[in-house]
Amino acid sequence: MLYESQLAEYQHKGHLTINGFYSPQTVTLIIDEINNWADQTRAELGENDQRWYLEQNVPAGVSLFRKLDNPIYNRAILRQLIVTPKLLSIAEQLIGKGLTVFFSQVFMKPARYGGPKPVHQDNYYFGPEDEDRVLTVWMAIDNATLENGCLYYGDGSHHTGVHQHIAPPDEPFNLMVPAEIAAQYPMTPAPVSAGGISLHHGSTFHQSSENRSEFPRRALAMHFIPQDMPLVNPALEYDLSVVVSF
Ligand SMILES: O=C(O)CCC(=O)C(=O)O
Repeated sequence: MLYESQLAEYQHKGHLTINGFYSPQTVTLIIDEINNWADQTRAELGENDQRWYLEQNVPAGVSLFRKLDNPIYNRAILRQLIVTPKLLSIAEQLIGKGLTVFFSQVFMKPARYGGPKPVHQDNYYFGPEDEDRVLTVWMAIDNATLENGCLYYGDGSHHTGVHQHIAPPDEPFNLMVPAEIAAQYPMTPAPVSAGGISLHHGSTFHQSSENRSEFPRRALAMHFIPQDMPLVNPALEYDLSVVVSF
């Protein structure tokens, strides 16, 4: 359970980091399973999927995953290792009981070629009925540092509502807060050790930089909402047949 001070920090800043949440042994099992899954997925990846799933700015002949979708739905081993009763009780403390992970993602951010993620609000992507009942739990699989592209958050930005986002013409999925709005919320880094978690409110501005270091910065993000809450205005199509309820 979260302490009062942790709850207050989440409410005030819109994010909270807890180091040492998963054991090193658990992290090793998670890495093994993600590697197995990436190998299987690579063999099945169609041409159209490559822009979404693979890093684009890589030298010829290099093929690196940018992300994998819905680990909590697709991989029972990851679900069991990660969505523990301890994690669920924290999520329930923050957004109430009867939860679902309606979408989850592994961000691979590989060494040297990992691309940036611009400033955005998850709630613009998801369009939930109640913006205060969306919680992202971001688990660090590797040490996430300033060098390899840890998350940065705009403290308090979750109190400002959901802002209109824009996207580069050739990347409709790369939604971002316009620069003049993002500039009003200075971003502070949130480094997390492998096995730690960083929790954020669905409306908190966040971003991560490119990874030019020699170390990967893998992370697994889970997006929790109440089971009975509709997404009324999502920016992308979400496949709600893959939700996992707890
Ligand atoms: O891991 C990243 O770089 C981006 C994560 C993110 O946008 C999220 O968890 O909502």
